[in-house]
Amino acid sequence: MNNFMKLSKIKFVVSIFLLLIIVSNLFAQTKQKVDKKQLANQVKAEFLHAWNGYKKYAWGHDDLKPLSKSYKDWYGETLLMTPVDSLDTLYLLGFKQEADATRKYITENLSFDKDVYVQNFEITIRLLGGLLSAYQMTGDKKLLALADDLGTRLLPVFDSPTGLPYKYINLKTSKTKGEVTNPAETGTLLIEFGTLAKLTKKPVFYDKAKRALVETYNRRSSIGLVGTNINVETGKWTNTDSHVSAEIDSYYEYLLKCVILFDDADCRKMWQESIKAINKYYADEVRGGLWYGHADMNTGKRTVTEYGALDAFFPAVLALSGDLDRAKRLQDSGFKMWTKHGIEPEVFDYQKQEVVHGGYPLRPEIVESTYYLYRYTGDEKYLAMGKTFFDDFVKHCRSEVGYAGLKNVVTKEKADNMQSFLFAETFKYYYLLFAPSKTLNFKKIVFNTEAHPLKKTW
Ligand code: DMJ
Repeated sequence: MNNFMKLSKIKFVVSIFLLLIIVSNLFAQTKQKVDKKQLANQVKAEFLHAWNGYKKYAWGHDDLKPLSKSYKDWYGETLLMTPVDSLDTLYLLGFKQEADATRKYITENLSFDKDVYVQNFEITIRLLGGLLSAYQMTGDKKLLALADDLGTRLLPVFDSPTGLPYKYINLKTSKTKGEVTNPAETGTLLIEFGTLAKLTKKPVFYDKAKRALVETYNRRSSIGLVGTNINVETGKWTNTDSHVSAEIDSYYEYLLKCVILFDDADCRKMWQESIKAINKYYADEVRGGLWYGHADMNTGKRTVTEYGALDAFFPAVLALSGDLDRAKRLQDSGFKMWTKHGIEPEVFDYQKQEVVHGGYPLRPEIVESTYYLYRYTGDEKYLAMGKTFFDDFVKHCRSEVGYAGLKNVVTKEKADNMQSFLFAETFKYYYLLFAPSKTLNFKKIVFNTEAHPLKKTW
């Protein structure tokens, strides 16, 4: 063979090789293409599986206990947590008949005239938020009347020397308790109380919740961070660890969302100042990945290298604020945390790549962030990511009569709980991610931290 022939042969082999790579890449891409319609239908079917379990074994109570096939009422008497938290999702997923029947049941049976101490934060985000968003969807004035009654009963919670709300309030006697609370509980109220103020034309709801948010912000450290625990009577921090995790998380979320929902200039300033400190002190580059860890609020020093299922809402907030670069990188880290054991743990040490707390109570945050990122980038990568989450979630958490949280993501042992945010948030964000629907206008509709969409009608 002469040199010319040798060269042609090499060229031919190389071309075939390149062609094979292109074809196999194309094949891989087609294989990865996610069937949105089929997934949206699957989400609806799984929602119904859990909803029917609740109806059969826990109807009229707060939560289903999916393994013992019984129920749980948070405070001994029912406040219809699951029906109220689920109502707007029932409408959104197109189960109109079921939604109308549930709405009727709520308006005929829900009473807040109960001698029980409730946790102001949980009741506000789940019940007040759920009633307001269902009212906006249906125009049913009975829902607004219930929200007004609830808001009025909760108002004395703010009567502390600082204006920061106590943790608990008795719905009948108005007595309060729980002096030590946290930024999430003092600062995640304005979306709901503010909306109630606008819809009832009673500014007191806005003013009290706004003051609580501002009082929290005003107690930030000289480097702009808040701590984990604060005393509402003294206004002093009792735990100075700072992060985007449990007990602080949605405080930051509401600073941004109140700018969008209410055009509140103070919130804009507070958000802009806070995000600088967040990015400076929490952001942590580890082996090429971006994580958000913990830092001491006064010194800014790293305390622990932990991220977790609750922190995983933060890419959504970053995306909503316009910082897509950090949002994408942090979501990639969340994906690694999830895929390590095929379900994310409550707390994960990203430095050691180890589970710190292994529970998974069916949390929605990582799905929420996937939805926002898909919404803002249109990148199919997030559909594939969402499909991975959903497949694992069905595989490990589906039980005979509903969905069960996990005691441990490593062993996958199930726990006998199915919190109402499964319906309010987890299924809703899965559905919105895959739904063929028209996109929601994020400049007019804001999801509260329990995924109840509230519309700026004012
Ligand atoms: C929900 O009640 C809310 O999303 C809250 O902000 C955090 N915890 C749960 C879901 O994980």
